[in-house]
Amino acid sequence: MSTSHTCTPLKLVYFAVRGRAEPVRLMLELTGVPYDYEEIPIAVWPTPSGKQRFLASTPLGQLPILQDGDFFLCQSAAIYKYVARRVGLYGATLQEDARIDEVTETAGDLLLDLGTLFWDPRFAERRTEHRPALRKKLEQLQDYFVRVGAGPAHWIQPGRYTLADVRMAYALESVMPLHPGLLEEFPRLHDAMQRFFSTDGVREYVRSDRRCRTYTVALASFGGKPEETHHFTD
Ligand SMILES: N[C@@H](CCC(=O)N[C@@H](CS)C(=O)NCC(=O)O)C(=O)O
Repeated sequence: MSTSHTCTPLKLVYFAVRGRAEPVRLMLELTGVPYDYEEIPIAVWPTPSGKQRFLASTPLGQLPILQDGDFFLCQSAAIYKYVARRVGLYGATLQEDARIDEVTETAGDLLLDLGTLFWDPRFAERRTEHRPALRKKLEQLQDYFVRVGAGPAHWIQPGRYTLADVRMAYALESVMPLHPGLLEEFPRLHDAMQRFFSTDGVREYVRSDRRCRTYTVALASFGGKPEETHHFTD
């Protein structure tokens, strides 16, 4: 195990999209931890500087990859937990950790559902039927948030963000361009998300040019276009 991670900035490697890397960026921006971001152009991926290069340090050579000193880590869920623990966005007890995992997995399910639709060749027709199905899930999610949430702005700990808030805010934000107006039908969820994106650190980042403009790549049916993502401007 490396011990050099304390002196060099973290480095995140991913394509030039939000996708699976965005929760990591949001955690680092929220906590003000310096990091480097290396964007791999899609055109480079099949060349020796692409996937081949990462097979040397990860099992399957997939992105995202986090580098912390000479420690390399892939698998986004593992990266989220590692970074959350490293920057103080995990829980204080076994049960808090478990509740954070529960909420982050739920956010992951929502995003997987959206991502699958983005890549569906029948995107245009499926988008219409997707909206009522997602509305039902958001109804249940809002009920759950009201029952177990730690207040209007936080899922787990009153007055303090954790990985759960980061991942849920990102998942909910990603609903907005796909189904305009739907999230606003759930004011508790919408309000918590807005508060997260207005927090110091996050607020500046999400309004900056440093944030990727698309969720996924142009190979997807609903990808590679700015209208696929929500952009904060105010
Ligand atoms: N389970 C992995 C999946 C990683 C994954 O599918 N990465 C995609 C980009 S989002 C990738 O690297 N695709 C290129 C490839 O597989 O060669 C994770 O969550 O990190």
